[in-house]
Amino acid sequence: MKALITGITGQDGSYLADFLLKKGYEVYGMVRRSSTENFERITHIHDKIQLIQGDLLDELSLIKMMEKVEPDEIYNLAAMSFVPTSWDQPILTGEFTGIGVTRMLEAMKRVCPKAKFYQASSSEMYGKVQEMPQTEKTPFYPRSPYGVSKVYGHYITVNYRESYNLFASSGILFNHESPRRGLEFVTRKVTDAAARIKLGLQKELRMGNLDAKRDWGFAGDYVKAMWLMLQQDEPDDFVISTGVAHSVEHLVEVAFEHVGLTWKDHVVTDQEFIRPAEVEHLLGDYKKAKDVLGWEPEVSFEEMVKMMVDADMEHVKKQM
Ligand code: NAP
Ligand code: G4F
Repeated sequence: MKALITGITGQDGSYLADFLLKKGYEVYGMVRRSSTENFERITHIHDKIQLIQGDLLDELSLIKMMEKVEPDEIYNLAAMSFVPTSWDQPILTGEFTGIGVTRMLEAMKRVCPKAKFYQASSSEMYGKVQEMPQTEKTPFYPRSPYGVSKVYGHYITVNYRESYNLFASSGILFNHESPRRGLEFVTRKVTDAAARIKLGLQKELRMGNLDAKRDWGFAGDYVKAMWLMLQQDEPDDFVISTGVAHSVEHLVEVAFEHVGLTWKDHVVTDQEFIRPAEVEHLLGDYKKAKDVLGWEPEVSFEEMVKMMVDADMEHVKKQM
């Protein structure tokens, strides 16, 4: 089986590549051209995967890539994925995260219509949540240009499935984290800071809204759900979550306590990190994924935060 992953250099792409290689897949990854290589998360598997240049902004590159690979499964994980940047670059976010999905689906329709397609939808689509917990049936109310773009990507996937009979599924994934998470996202920002403060390299941590609540899971668990969605007989949409929400304040507390620090001695709130419109409380109901896919999360919130703090302690020590 041949799998093509867009966004292979990102957190999820790298875990998904690890997972599919273990399953015996030939793994192809799309990378965009840059002046220096950005392969930190896939260095350990570089000799086992094949990288092909392409960009979500360039339809021809996507068509050529699919002609070359002839994939059985396509995982569209590439996107501009950081919510605050989407207010600074709303149009580019729409191009990558929204219209980019149409470009992928069009290329697949023309080149490999029998392939199975996975779209990385997001709990950010629920935004100002209309019910608690959120399910596949909860109405969307996005609160950022990123969320709006993901709603477009979600519905264009549904539309191509229904219009052209493509096997196209969307995973509505709630926040998922790991030691490979980008440093600007709140979990990694906190675990990196806890390590730096413990090791004497930093004194304070400037944060935004500590009251926001998220349903945080482990990325390694979530990529398995992506794969399971494409092993079904029929395409469909699934919520992937843990069913438990924690506040940002609790995240900070768990991370700092793990290295013997009192978070209140170091954390300062800073208006710079307050968003123009906040998503206050996300909580997912993964019952459909459990019933249909047999999927359940394995790593708890506390285990994951401690795993990230431990990894950052090692990482920071190596830099000293
Ligand atoms: P990530 O670490 O930010 O990775 C994003 C990937 O997209 C990178 O490989 C990046 O390549 C690539 N990319 C961005 N723009 C591109 C373009 N124009 N052409 C080609 N590649 C491009 O994101 P992630 O956390 O792994 O998330 C994977 C996907 O799931 C994203 O679509 C995200 O929006 C979605 N999602 C994530 C979560 C979560 O909690 N992690 C939850 C729900 C949905 P470079 O390395 O070149 O920048
Ligand atoms: O870690 P975050 O930046 O993630 P956010 O905005 O929830 O988005 C992530 O999850 C989505 C799924 O729901 C993905 F689709 C998306 O691609 C991305 O992976 O922020 C989480 C919460 C927010 O409420 C934010 O206001 O943490 C709050 N927060 C408080 N202080 C902070 C900070 N967030 C960041 N990044 N930095 C802070 O200093």
